[in-house]
Amino acid sequence: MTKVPPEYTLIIGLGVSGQAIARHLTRQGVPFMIADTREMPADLETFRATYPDVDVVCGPLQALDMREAREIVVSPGVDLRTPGLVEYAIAEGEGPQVVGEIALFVRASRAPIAAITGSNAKSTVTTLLGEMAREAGHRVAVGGNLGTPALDLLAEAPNAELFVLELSSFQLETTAWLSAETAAFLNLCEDHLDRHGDMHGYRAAKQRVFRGARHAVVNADDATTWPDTDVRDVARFTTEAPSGDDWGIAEQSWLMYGDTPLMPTRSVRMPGRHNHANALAALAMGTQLGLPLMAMRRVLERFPGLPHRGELVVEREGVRWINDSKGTNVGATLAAIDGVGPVLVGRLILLAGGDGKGADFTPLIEPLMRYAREAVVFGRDAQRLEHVMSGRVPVTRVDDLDAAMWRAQAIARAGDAVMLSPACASLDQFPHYMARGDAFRQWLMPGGAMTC
Ligand code: UMA
Ligand code: ADP
Repeated sequence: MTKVPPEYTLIIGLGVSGQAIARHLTRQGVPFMIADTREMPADLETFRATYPDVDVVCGPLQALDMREAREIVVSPGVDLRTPGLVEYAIAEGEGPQVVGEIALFVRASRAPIAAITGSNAKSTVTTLLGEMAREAGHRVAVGGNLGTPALDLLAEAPNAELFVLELSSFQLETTAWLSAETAAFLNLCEDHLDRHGDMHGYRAAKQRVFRGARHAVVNADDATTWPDTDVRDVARFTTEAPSGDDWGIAEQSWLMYGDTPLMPTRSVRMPGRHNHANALAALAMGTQLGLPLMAMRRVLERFPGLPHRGELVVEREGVRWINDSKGTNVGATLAAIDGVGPVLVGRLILLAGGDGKGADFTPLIEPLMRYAREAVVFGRDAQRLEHVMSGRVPVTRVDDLDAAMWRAQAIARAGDAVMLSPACASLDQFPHYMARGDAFRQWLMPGGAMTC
């Protein structure tokens, strides 16, 4: 058994986050060693070359005696119930503390944090808020679950006046105290149940975003996002007409703050009602941070949305091909169908499938009955999707995305939209959702530019 020496920090996970933790501890002069549960993690050789003196242990964690470690810092992809770790994760007050990269970030950061969580729209709202702060002339650093890992921001932007962080439930699960200047919980739908066990555990992890927060932004239409703990100032957004001083939409045509009109919805460049909700959440957070409305409006007028999120790749022979590869759970796919369905002249062909992470697919039936010509399903959970839909929605099961694209092309008619919004993670057949979205684009435009 390999023993973690006293005063050494143990990093678990040799991925993007684990390497950012290693760089941070190196800068802080804290001795560490690293473990990964995989026999051969992809970045092993690069890591060994960069840190020739650091011990790396690969394989089951039971091979490690962690009792005397100064601290255990766990990567977000590592389940706290992993044998060999779970004993430490549940022990309170005895042995080393188990934390995540965000706990280290909170300890070391000197600037206010704006934190964004939710099942969907985190990246969009995080990017919007970062752009708004930049437009208002602030030195802002943006990252976390999206883009640059949080700990790397500390080194890359040492003079930042504001950190805007997208935080996943995995990152929040290991964060005891965040003390954000403003914290948003955007929405909650089934996702990551394979990790959190049930919706209660998933929501509880996300609720940690409010720990020590000065201001909060929540979804008025989704009570599960409201803080369980006391937060002094809570702003709410809705896609309906706002009541009181909520943020909302009047007659589907104006973004509002209470009775005050802010801008027409048609001036928001990102398409769809769900993106109006995202605009309102960013406006509410920006206002709590003291950003001027004019600067925030300018950003909403020009920001086209992020790639792989409802992105129109091409319109060919009257058929629109839409890449929503980031639709990795049922809630995201529902929002995407609701955005596209009502404006179609023809019907929707939905390409869905992959790893469903234990989610229930039945909420897809009703909107698909309304809008779909057919659902083409592929990947690990294709059979489960087919089973749920059969008899209600025309459905064809194929092996992979490539076959799904051929099937879609064969049945599409002018006025239709073919949308990849899989309601599933991609990891059974692709390295990540970006590769899946790029495969969709490549099939349509061989040799076209990649986005990952
Ligand atoms: N893994 C093991 N054993 C280990 C370590 C990792 O099997 O010891 C596996 C995990 O189960 C997972 C994969 O390796 O399948 C990657 O896990 P990781 O923690 O090493 O991932 P990182 O490369 O460090 O990237 C993580 C986030 N990944 C996850 O939470 C799965 C990245 O979010 C994040 O950008 C990065 O840290 C920096 O903070 C990605 C993500 O998919 C975008 N997030 C999920 C999502 O958005 O749905 C939560
Ligand atoms: P996240 O970072 O939480 O995954 P993204 O901004 O990357 O969020 O968007 C992910 C998916 O969620 C996209 O497929 C998009 O169509 C969908 N989506 C965007 N905004 C919303 C919303 N307000 N509610 C539900 N789904 C949304």
